[in-house]
Amino acid sequence: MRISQVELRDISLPLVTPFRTSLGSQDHRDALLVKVTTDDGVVGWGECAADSEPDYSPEYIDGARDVLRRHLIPAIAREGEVSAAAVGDVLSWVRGHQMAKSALEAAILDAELRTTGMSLAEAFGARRTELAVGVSVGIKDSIDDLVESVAGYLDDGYARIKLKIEPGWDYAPVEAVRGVFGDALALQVDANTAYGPGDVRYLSGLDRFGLVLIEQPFAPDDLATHAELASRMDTPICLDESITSARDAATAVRQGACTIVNIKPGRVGGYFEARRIHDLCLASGIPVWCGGMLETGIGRAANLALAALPGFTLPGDISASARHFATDITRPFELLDGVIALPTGPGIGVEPDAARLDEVTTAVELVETAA
Ligand code: OSB
Ligand code: MG
Repeated sequence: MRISQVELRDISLPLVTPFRTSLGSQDHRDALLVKVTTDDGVVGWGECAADSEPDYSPEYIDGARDVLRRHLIPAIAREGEVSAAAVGDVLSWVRGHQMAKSALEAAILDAELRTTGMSLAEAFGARRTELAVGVSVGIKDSIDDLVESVAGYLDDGYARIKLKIEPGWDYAPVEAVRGVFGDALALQVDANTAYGPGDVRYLSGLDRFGLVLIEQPFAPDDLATHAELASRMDTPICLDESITSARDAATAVRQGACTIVNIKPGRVGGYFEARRIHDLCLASGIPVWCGGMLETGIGRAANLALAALPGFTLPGDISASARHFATDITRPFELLDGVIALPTGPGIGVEPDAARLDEVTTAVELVETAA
């Protein structure tokens, strides 16, 4: 397959409710979409997980667009004939920039599968056709607000609740949600690196709430403190920001820094690397689940296909589209009877609605790649 053109499209979608984490608050999802067109006129779409600011990861939208335009797309163009499985190797000389690489790989993979008529889930070898999913609940202004929104999500049919925590918003929200909804609720927390080595004792007290896991309490490069907390708690430690490759995952597990891994294809450089993490975790008995980055339908569809693999034994942050967007750019994914149905069409199985896409587009850049 040869790529003749790549479109880099910036969009801005309003969120139904502001999303606040220990990193900050947002009321829009600004995102970068990658559209590839092959020599045969087949189109493929990928979504870059980067946000406008480099707070969750070192990547940000303007930087991702720049490295795509200057380095990643030209590298694919120089290659000529390219397969999605080879994209990771072709781009490996570029250090970092996992989210930019992942978006380009995803677009090429989508186009490749559309030429063969195979769905992404089929290509991954997934057996499930529908998934129970969880929801990530932001930091609220009050405990009452939080309890009310959790009640709404449980009503919608979500299989587990993840609470964002930070110093000053940890024990109280967890205790309230446990108290109101009971011990059977699958409940977990995500600190997005908000704590430090001096908080190990403090956090270990969360054991009494029977959480499914604690996600990324400490800095991304501080595996040692995660390992120390793991040795002092019964609650499993899960890593998100720390894991940017399969090698990172293997190292973190070996060092006792986590017993569960959050897999986000963008953070680890693509769907093939995500799959390698899944495979190595499955082989070593480490449960994985698919994280979320407030994806539009493009990224959400691809994540659903990935999360149908057998090692994804915990519900992912792959909520229904309506959890974040009143009107998405693709057909919405809906939570019905507690599950989201996997897309079945070729590639990621969805495409943007042209009119809706135009409405939310803030910039378009074309990068020609023909010889
Ligand atoms: O840490 O998992 C995270 C969103 C943006 C950045 C980081 C994270 C998240 C979420 C949201 O938790 C999950 C979602 O609803 O997409
Ligand atoms: Mg997280």
